[in-house]
Amino acid sequence: MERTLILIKPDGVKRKLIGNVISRFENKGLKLIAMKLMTVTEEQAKKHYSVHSLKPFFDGLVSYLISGSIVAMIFEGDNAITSCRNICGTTDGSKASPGTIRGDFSLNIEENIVHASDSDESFNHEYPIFFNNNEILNH
Ligand code: FUP
Repeated sequence: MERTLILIKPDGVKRKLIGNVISRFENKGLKLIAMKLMTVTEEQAKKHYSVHSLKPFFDGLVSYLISGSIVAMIFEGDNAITSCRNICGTTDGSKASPGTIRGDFSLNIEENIVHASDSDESFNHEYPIFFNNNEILNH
């Protein structure tokens, strides 16, 4: 059983897409085991995107993540990482397939509604930024 971190980023919350986004993961059969509506500090955002720290888009990415509320979630299921990334669609919304979250709701790469861990290693780096272990339910 695999786990993945999903974030509904500030554009998704502002556009009132929370329910729509969560439904897609639930409909697929993934189990929600942690969830939080929150704001992210600059320190948390920098840690979350640390792999991109040398990229030219890093500062914009951090500003974007702290520009409004987000929803942080952990989903569990078979191949949860691949399944969730398929549900999100490719990074650039203008190229993502219709039927995916980004394909349906995003027209660019900067504001692309969701984040989904891309590996176990990423998940293990990312989830403690948003959750304590006692906030992850075994239900
Ligand atoms: P993804 O795993 O699909 O979220 O994409 P990446 O980890 O490659 O990128 C993380 C975030 O950086 C994306 F959500 C959008 C942003 N990004 C840019 O703003 N410009 C780029 O050229 C590449 C990524």
